[in-house]
Amino acid sequence: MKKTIALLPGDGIGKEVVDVTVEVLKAVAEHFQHQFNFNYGLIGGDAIDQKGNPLPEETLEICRNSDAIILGAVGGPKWDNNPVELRPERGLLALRKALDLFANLRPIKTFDSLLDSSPLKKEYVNGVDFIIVRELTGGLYFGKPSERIVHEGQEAVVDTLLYKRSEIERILVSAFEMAQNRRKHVTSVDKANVLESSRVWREVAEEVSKRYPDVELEHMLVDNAAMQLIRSPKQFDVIVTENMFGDILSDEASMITGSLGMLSSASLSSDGLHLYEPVHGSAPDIAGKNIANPIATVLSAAMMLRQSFGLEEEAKAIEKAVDNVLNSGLRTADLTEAGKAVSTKRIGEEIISALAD
Ligand code: GGG
Repeated sequence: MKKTIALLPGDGIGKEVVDVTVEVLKAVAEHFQHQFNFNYGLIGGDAIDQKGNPLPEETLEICRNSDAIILGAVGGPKWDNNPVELRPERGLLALRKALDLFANLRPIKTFDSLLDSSPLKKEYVNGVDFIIVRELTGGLYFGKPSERIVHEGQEAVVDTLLYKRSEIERILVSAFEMAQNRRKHVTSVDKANVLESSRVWREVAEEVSKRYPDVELEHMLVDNAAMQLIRSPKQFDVIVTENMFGDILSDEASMITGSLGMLSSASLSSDGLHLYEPVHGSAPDIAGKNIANPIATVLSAAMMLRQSFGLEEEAKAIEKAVDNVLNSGLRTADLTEAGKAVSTKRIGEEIISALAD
């Protein structure tokens, strides 16, 4: 198979984790006789520095001319005081909007060898396997106005939570379709006791659920969901929620697996050009030190092989290689105590040699 992959390493540890992932993909290509071509593009802070724009037009072109996109991370203190349109995060949000990457899938699945790495009790996290479906192109992240204003004579600020009914419907459809191939349970998370947007979300969830009679729908308030993730995470199969709630709950849920450095994601578009990225950000405090955990990005690449290219065997080979490396006891610094950790590159090399086993 011949495929072109756009690579947007971005900022901070984004570069290191994407470098490792490219090496893993090259090894997969060699092992399974595929041809993967890689096209690099700028995004985030690097793109601001080099092009004056967090999402240059040429980056969009590279993405549109590719079969899938792998992104590292964006952001860093260097750009913290920039005006909002020149913040690295703007590049990622603009990319999601431009490519209509509306369905962000974030699997939360524990690895047996990491059960002790979770701050939660082993018996609570053993066997956890659910997926968070985060709406990615609406809500507070994109609603206008979003600005500082004068209100009742005082300095004030407004962010707008805006959703079209059709946007709510399509993400719920994605969640129900996913649940049909899993344990057939959807937990729709909202704040319907306070927010009108959540009341409409609930209405739409009820409507959509009628089309999937084999799938059970449960509504859960976001504050309760945050608590239930810690109290009893095994109850979940598919969690579907709006943009901001999904962002917060998935960082919380990452601790079930032991580290945010383990969480992969796929952002699916309406037209088949999908983006794959780790859930974590650019971690500027550890950038350039060769200590970041590359597994979230490597597992995102496995999601790409499965979802975008239909390469199930190859995706499984990566997942098994990661599992074998973790079973061998090797850990990056986020998963073990100081002095015992191995480097980003070493984890990559071990995954590649485990692929050959
Ligand atoms: N790899 C994810 C990343 O770089 N996240 C930084 C970021 O801008 N996140 C915005 C968001 O997803 O809420």
